[in-house]
Amino acid sequence: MSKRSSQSWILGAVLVAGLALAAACQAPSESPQDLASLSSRTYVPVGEWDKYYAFLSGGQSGGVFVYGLPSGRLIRSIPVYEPRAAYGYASVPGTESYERLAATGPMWGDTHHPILSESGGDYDGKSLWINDKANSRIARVDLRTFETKAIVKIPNLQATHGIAVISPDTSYIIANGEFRTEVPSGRVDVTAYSSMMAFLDPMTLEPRFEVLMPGNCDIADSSKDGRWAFTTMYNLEEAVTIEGMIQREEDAIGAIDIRAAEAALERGEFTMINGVKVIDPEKTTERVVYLIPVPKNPHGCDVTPDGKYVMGTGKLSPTVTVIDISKIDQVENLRDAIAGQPDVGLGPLHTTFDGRGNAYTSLFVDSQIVKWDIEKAIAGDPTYIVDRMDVHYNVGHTQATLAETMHPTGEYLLSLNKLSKDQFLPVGPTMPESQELIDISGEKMMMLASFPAEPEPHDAVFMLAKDLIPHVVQTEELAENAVPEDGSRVERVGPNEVHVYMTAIRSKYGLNDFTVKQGDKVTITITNIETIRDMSHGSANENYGINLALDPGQTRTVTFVAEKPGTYWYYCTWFCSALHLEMRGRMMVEASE
Ligand code: RUQ
Ligand code: CUA
Ligand code: CA
Repeated sequence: MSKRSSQSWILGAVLVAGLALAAACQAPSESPQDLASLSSRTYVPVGEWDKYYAFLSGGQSGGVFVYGLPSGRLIRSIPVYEPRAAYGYASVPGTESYERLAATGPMWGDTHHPILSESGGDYDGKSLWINDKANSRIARVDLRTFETKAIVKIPNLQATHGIAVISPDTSYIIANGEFRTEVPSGRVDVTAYSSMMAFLDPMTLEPRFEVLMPGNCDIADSSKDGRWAFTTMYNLEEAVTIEGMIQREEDAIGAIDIRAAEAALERGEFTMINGVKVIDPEKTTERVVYLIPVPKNPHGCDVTPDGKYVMGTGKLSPTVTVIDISKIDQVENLRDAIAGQPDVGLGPLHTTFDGRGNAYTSLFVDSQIVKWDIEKAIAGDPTYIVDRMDVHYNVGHTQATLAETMHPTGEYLLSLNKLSKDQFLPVGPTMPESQELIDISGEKMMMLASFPAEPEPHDAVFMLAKDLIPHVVQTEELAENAVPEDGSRVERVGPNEVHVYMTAIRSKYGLNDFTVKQGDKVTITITNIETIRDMSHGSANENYGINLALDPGQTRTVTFVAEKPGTYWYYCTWFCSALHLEMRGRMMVEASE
């Protein structure tokens, strides 16, 4: 095992060297390739579909971007923690999506890590979860409709960062709180600072329990047998400044024994804090938390598809620490669970897999993806480095197709680069992020293409299109409150309360007009009664701040107080037919005396 670690490093040097090296490595190091044949590998003919869905987190854009691979075409963006008028999402008070988001915190977020539901260790196409680092939240997106369906603020933690599905059957969603803060919160008490790992119900996202953790929990993953939750931790110093956080030579990968945690809950070994069962691992009969030492301030935490190893990727150390999962609860000294610690290059952040025994590590400082042979590295065979590929520039996350499942396809790898610099047409001082698509099906990596993204994808997951398409609905199922074809009407339900019901279908609303009184509390319910896919309608009320978007079959409601008297047209916002522009009606608000 290499003992060369991070000693020679200081943070400033890491960053400066990173930028300098990035500027110097513009030309791909590969031998000249036939560009036409390379570009044909990403060419998807008109009318044909991509082989993969790629879900990229939106970072401070607050949602998820959905691209097709290998074309790199943006197919959809899914708003989660930010309003998006186009989809009528969280942009209008009095709508369901707005009230749900507003109830959990501000109307913006910082998403890093998309994860997908699993059955039997493979993606089942049901749900996607995404964290909000800035506001301690997590959300679930329903993949049948690509819509956000649940958002929860997680109690007792700050900075929801690493999240993971507990494999193989999505028994929990885990979410750690990266920043140490007092538990319970609501007072300043440095002595009560702790990180946290929350175990959430996958559907409701309610915490089933939490575990107090030292250090700063960072990236998370799980073993393939449902037994272990893992997280990298970079602040065993328990410091509150950057200088303090890089004092010691070692930090850890934390392993939480889920079985032991559940047993502790059964024995009542927990404290209720803000309605959540919180386990203090110092106070349990059975050991719940193991801290496996790794070089200081690690970042990535990734379990191999065969479930044998969990890897801590070095960041400040040029190494990846490979931990034998089967040894964690067997060895006296946790160092003996470390199977290997290969040098891979400068600034390693994340590691991904092709299912053929190779790991691919992103090197932020070297601006490279390095491919290495896991078993050779463990055996100390000096030829473990298989290939290196320059990327543009300063890669953060990297993911290979289906690498998080037990059956990676080993076909493509995405390099999610932090800086695009000169890669795209200039658009002002801030440039888009650059994603590079690399073919990993052969011995040597092959750079295929790049595509830009809005700020700022951190991580990505992929699904084979054939596995997801059968789950995607073509029209929404009619809801209980759907307005039937002949059901458009106005009902006064109280002296100052009116319910308006109408349908929308090419190219007419069920009501040409309706009248309410100034000061009325108005609830409008609209159902798009189209029965074929892609026939969306909308309803925007001119100068009234009201905007609904309706998938085929969908019912939406909005409640507001009609404060302004006068005539206000509502009109369709989705171009639905040749008479789309005529699709409108009048809301008339009679002035109160
Ligand atoms: S963290 S690279 Cu959430 Cu790696 Cu961003
Ligand atoms: Cu309905 Cu345009
Ligand atoms: Ca540290």
